[in-house]
Amino acid sequence: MKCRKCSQKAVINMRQHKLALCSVHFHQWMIEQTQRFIEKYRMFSPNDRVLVAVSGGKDSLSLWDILWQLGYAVDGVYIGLGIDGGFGYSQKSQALCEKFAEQRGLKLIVVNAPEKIGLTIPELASVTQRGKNKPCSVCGLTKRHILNQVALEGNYTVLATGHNLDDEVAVLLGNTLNWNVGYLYRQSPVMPARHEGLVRKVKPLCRFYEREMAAYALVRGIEYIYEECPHAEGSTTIYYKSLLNQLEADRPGAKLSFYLAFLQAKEKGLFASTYDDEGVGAGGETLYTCPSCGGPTTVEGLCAFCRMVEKVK
Ligand code: Q46
Ligand code: ZN
Ligand code: ZN
Repeated sequence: MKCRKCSQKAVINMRQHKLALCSVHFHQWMIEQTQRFIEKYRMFSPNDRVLVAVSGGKDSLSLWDILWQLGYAVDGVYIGLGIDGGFGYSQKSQALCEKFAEQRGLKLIVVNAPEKIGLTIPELASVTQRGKNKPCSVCGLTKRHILNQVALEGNYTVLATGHNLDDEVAVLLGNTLNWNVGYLYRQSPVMPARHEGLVRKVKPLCRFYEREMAAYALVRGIEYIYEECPHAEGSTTIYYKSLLNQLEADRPGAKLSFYLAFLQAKEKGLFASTYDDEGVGAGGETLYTCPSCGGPTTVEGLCAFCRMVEKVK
């Protein structure tokens, strides 16, 4: 297969776009497309101070690489979770983020969650859930809280995450199967700050397939952690992703059109009669302020994160 732009050997064939590209033109295409999505969804401008949440995986490091090449003022933040999994998952991923930042002269903020909370994420899960469930819900809560706090304290105007199309479509399928209208209403490439204790969140990679992100990391020689978090195994998200992969194999472009048609339907007012601009409405939520951290909470009093920390003290 040849590159459509220069006839060199193509490194990727994107069936959904009917586009095969060589490494040089694929790199260029990814950068241009990202800038196009940033503008289309009004994510941020060159005046913004962007903070990228990096995990050591291909998506977040590639996102940082792309935004850096586009010339944005962009720093990274890594959260140590204290997850080992028999291969030093957290240690290994932190080292890769540090190496990435060092090679490019970029600033990386490292926050060690166990130092803040006094427990690693798996320990926190076994204390708060008596080891019944996966640590993913306490992990997600902790990550969201710390990321938001670091962004606010550092005066960043926007927090960017490396969610790709496969991630977004798996969430969309899950929310649709449950008709989780509140989540559907809020699932978007841009999450405006709905509270003074929240920072705006954006997902610049939301229209790129996972395989495009893997190809990008390869083309750019980005060293990333290949292993998934040991707790990801057997998750519903992975199950939905495999279903969607079957669909995509039969109908190239199915994931992208599912996602884009959803965004278009929302733009046309799907759910708008249920929710107002602030996301408040039937089944929606009013946001209060947590007296401890100043963050948002859906019930008066401490937020879910501060309540969890209180509990383990
Ligand atoms: S890091 Fe944390 Fe994920 Fe590991 S414990 Fe679950 S939520 S799977 S993105
Ligand atoms: Zn080419
Ligand atoms: Zn709080």
